[in-house]
Amino acid sequence: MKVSQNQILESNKKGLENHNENFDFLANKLTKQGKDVNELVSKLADFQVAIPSWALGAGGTRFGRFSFYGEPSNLEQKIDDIGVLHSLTQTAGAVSLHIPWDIPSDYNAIKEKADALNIKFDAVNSNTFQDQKDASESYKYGSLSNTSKAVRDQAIQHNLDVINIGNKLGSKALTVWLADGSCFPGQNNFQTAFQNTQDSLIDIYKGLPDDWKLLVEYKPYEPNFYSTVIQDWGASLMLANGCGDKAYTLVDLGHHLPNSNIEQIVSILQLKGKLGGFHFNDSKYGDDDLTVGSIKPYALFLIFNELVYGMQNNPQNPDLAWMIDASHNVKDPLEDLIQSLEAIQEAYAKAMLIDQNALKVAQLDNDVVKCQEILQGAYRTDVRPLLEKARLNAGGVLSPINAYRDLDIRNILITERGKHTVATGL
Ligand code: PSV
Ligand code: MN
Repeated sequence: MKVSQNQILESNKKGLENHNENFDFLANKLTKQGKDVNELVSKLADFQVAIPSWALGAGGTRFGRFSFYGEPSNLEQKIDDIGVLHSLTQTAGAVSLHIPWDIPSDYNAIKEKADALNIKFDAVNSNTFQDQKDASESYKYGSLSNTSKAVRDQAIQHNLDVINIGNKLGSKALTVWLADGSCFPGQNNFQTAFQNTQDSLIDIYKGLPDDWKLLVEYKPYEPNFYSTVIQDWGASLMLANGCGDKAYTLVDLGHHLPNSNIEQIVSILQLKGKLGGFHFNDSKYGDDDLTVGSIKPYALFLIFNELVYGMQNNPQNPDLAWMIDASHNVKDPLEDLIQSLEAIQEAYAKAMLIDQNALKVAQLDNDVVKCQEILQGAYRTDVRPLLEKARLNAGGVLSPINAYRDLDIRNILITERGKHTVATGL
């Protein structure tokens, strides 16, 4: 399934008049406030978010999994799905592979397909949280932290293999997320587990090409429920620092205990030049992996406020690897991803509207009320016409969800692939 230029033009005919009216009204208002509207639109168009190769099929819980039918059953089809997303939204120009779920069988063919759809290969993810059929060692009691050297060596080698796969595709970062930890008090020696992890990561780091980054992801619990070796940003940062300059912390929004101040974490990591990657999702309770912006859109905006500040003021921090890390239990995965992409762009656009100079003055004056007015003034602006304009300029559609439905894409995929196909992933 490919969305044609003609279909995009047809789809845009419908809403164009409305869009032009709304855009002119907003552009006028923002220009009067001293904002450069063209710059805002082009920054939105530049902001690309990777789609993980494991998120194109239905997600599930340990209680069940309900398919949406027509799921991609190989990497080629997954790239096709991202191509659909990208042609509609023009913001999903990258894929993040999870190995071994998505090892390419023909590297050149996959590269050609991705190139033709304008999709880049972003960070590659290793997987030492599941045992593989032919593996000699088991990760039941941990991988990089395991008390057994043979298990650690197997997990290190897997990460080196993942780097090698990513290298053939043009990826420039390896993301390591460990399920390592313990389920019961006394099961692990915290210090030994942490030290083993550090030593293993250093071995992986030694195999990292010069122009690559190592992204260390943290998470407080699950699948282990008493302790996790890399449970928070402090542990991740210590491990990254223990590896070297090319190692960074990766923040996944769902990997915090309730009410954590994620925007503050993001801010300080950027100050230290150590924020390397970002996984978007939303949650009510834990790592719920819900649609971005569906539960706490204001928190997302506050996080973007810090990200924008960091991008403008922290040259010591590198460009980030952005990725959606969500699971689709009750929505069509492609529709869910479209909603997430829209929420990300919306939060980004609103954060760019914050008058940083006025905020600084209000902060220096300790004018707390004014500070809040500035933030909430930006937050309350309906920025959707800016997103539409960015998509339109880049060759996408005004309304990706409407276009997806009008074009009947899920049914076309079902006809092409069959109903009961299953995508690899969790
Ligand atoms: C773990 O919960 C995680 O956030 C990591 O990024 C994994 O790679 C991904 O989800 C999929 O399991
Ligand atoms: Mn993640």
